[in-house]
Amino acid sequence: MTEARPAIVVPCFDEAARLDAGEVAALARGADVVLVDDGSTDETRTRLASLSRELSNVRALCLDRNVGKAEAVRAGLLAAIDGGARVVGYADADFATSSRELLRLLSTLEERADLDVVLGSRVARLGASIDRRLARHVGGRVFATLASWTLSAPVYDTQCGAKWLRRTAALDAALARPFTTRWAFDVELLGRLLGRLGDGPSLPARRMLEVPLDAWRDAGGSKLGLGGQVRGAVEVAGLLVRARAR
Ligand SMILES: Nc1nc2c(ncn2[C@@H]2O[C@H](COP(=O)(O)OP(=O)(O)O)[C@@H](O)[C@H]2O)c(=O)[nH]1
Ligand SMILES: [Mg+2]
Repeated sequence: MTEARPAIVVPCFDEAARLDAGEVAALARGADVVLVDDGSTDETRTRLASLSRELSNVRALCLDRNVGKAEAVRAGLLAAIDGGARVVGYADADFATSSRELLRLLSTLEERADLDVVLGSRVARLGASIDRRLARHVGGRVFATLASWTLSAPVYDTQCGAKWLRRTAALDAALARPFTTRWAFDVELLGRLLGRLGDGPSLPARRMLEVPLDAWRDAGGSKLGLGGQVRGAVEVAGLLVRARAR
């Protein structure tokens, strides 16, 4: 039996206009792609159905109602694992992290048996093209600081929507229950994996690597908005209290 391919989940909420078929096709050359329609109200469901028909290694999972990115990603990851994937990932539908960068991160995890998690990190530096608006950058730094206190680990960027995870007992445990947060679920997932939130099997921080992205673009059309940023900060503060109370 051949080893199952890695699989990446792309949550889609009203993404009919933004989703780039070329990027999906490029991604599918390196991994199975699970497009999750999160109860969209536009033509997303039809778009995903035709993409999965036209492109090999692409499938669509349709949720009947909108459950939010956290639960849409969790449903997709569980479906990918159920399909036999030993390495799973997730990324935003706007391809702010390109398929090329996503596959580069995947190859890092595949080459490094000493790692179980690889995260894309938006570090502006010479030679990289990290196009982030100032307000989002500043909000992101505050968020990341709260997140690193919660995780007791020096994570620079929890919110970049580009992550790959090896299937481990810790991952199974981390995905077993719904997330309690909607906007800060990346932190909640890492907190579960690191054993800072929840009591399941965990991973030591040294099994995770943040890889600075060579390119990241603010694709526009974000559905997060200021309200989402504020709610995310409130949620991560709640996680911090929970992690400290243990
Ligand atoms: N905002 C939002 N995004 C969702 C939801 N469900 C799935 N998503 C997906 O989560 C990702 C969020 O990306 P985006 O809107 O660009 O947010 P940002 O890049 O963090 O500002 C996209 O792939 C969305 O389609 C939802 O209920 N609300
Ligand atoms: Mg985006």
